[in-house]
Amino acid sequence: MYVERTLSIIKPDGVEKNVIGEVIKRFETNGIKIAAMKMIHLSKSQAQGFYAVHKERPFFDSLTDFMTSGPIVVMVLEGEDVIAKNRKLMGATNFKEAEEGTIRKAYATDIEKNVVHGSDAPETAAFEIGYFFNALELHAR
Ligand code: DGI
Repeated sequence: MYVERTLSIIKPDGVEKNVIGEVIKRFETNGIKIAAMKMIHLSKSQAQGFYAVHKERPFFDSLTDFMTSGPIVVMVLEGEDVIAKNRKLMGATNFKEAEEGTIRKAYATDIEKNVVHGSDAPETAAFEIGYFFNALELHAR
């Protein structure tokens, strides 16, 4: 079995909507384990660093403002094929295109306020996990 890790974020809108538990429940009932977790409030420069890959996009300033608008929950998820599995549970970036039963379909209200983030590939997962967690904060599940 090939066990992977991925970074998940419950964004400020998810925390505000009080669905932290609902999101985590979806992970756990789908066999995904939480290897690290914390609640933080990003500064503008920390949000810009995290989303640096999008820095040329027209929505970069708005996205990084939104991500600093309140606390977020950052988690490392662990499990077989967890990068793809988490992306499937999240649903499409634009909630209007998200499949029935996905987190974004259930709770997102806007293309930007889309409740969750999930790494999209092993390379981005490695960068994103290292952005928020050190080795001592990661627990093999
Ligand atoms: O990996 P995703 O979060 O599904 O999507 P992404 O990596 O392409 O984009 C990162 C975030 O940026 C996304 O969750 C919401 C925001 N975003 C993406 N495309 C648009 C956008 N925000 C606005 N306002 N307009 C966009 O076209």
